[in-house]
Amino acid sequence: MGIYQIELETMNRAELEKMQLKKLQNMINYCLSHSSFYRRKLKDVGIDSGFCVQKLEELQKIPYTTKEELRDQYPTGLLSVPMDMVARIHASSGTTGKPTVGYYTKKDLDIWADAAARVLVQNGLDAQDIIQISVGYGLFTGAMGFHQGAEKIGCTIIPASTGNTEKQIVMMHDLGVTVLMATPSYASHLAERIVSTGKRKEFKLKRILFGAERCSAATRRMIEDSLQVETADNYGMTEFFGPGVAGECSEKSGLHITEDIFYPEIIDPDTGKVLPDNTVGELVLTSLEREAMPLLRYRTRDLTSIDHTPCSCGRTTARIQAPKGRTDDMFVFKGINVFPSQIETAMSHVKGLSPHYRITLNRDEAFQDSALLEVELTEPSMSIEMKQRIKADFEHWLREIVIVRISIKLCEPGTLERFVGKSRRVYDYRYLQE
Ligand code: DLL
Repeated sequence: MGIYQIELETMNRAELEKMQLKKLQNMINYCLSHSSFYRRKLKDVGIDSGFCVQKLEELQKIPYTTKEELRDQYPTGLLSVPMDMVARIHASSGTTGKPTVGYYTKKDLDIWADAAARVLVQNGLDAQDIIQISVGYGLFTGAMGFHQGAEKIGCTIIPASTGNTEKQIVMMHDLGVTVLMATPSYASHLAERIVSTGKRKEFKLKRILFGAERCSAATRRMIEDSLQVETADNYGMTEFFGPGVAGECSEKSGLHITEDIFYPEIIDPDTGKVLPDNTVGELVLTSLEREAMPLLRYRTRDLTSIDHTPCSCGRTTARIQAPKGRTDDMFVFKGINVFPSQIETAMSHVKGLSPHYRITLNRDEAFQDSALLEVELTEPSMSIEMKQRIKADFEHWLREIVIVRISIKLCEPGTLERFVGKSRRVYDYRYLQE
């Protein structure tokens, strides 16, 4: 499989770090001269030039930038160029009202397209591929990001966007689509529908790329087994262009970070201390290239670990594990911290469970909390004995992994909501009832 920017992707670490330091110093100078937000923040800690940072570790002198600051600065506080230099604006809808806005100059768009092309080639694409992009075209960065990346590679692009699932399937079938890009939730829905046509063999589909949300092992297995396709995961966020921050290669041992554009650190989310390789913590990213909206030491809230050793695919760029959760998607139930990813791990141990599930949290008049986990079975009309076995098995794994007791309801296949974009798994009504 090819490498899109071979020099950058296979550079030896000492050289790469030299380049990162130089870019970081330039970026600090750029922030001092272009961003009133960062000028204040940097001057507060005595940084008045990029040369105040002489080693990459000295980046730690710079305070973190947080999601709250981004929200406080909404809409233009972090914009570092005049509006007439802004070529495009994207946004992601936050859970708490104000959207997260990303600004791009023409140069930013070009850098982003290269970053996206790089992860697409990592994912296994080349100019022969016909890619159907089935994520939302619009404010969401996923579609446009991959679209521009695929254009750079020379692929044939079908900008299908989301929805109208029957038409999506017809296009895929009739136009000989080789690669599908979708969120894992929508990809699993499309996989179910392709299988139900009974014509899988007539599709040319060989690869499914996903990203934008966590993909459970069970969802991935379901997609790979039912369609006999390769899959590749991608990570990114609106604050750092969108997709193109990191993507899986053929080795499937982590997602390579586009390290000469986004400088990664992993920190302890409670103490803010930088953690060593292969330790799970919060990912912090620093823009090394960005005109319209550079971010320094931005706390992503995504929980992952990093490995700087070279990969057997030939790339030397560091790899992160697919984020297991976010510091803010965890819920506390009966005093125990629960991550949806733990529930998915428990599900993956049990034969007969599909990847579709929903957790509903409620609080009664006596302030007692309850949690109901609804999960779909893989087969319709299973016998009572079979259901009892599956339930007992699942209860065992939940106790092992999540520790706290959660009620389980097994549902018939196809009864829980399907999502065309990012899925929603947790419905927490406890605080509404207070
Ligand atoms: O989701 C950008 C993107 C589009 C990435 C398409 C990959 C593919 P936002 O809407 O701003 O941007 O959401 C960013 O989504 O902080 C993570 O919490 C989550 N996320 C993104 N990719 C993954 C992934 C796009 N592969 C937020 N695994 C991030 C787990 C992911 N979580």
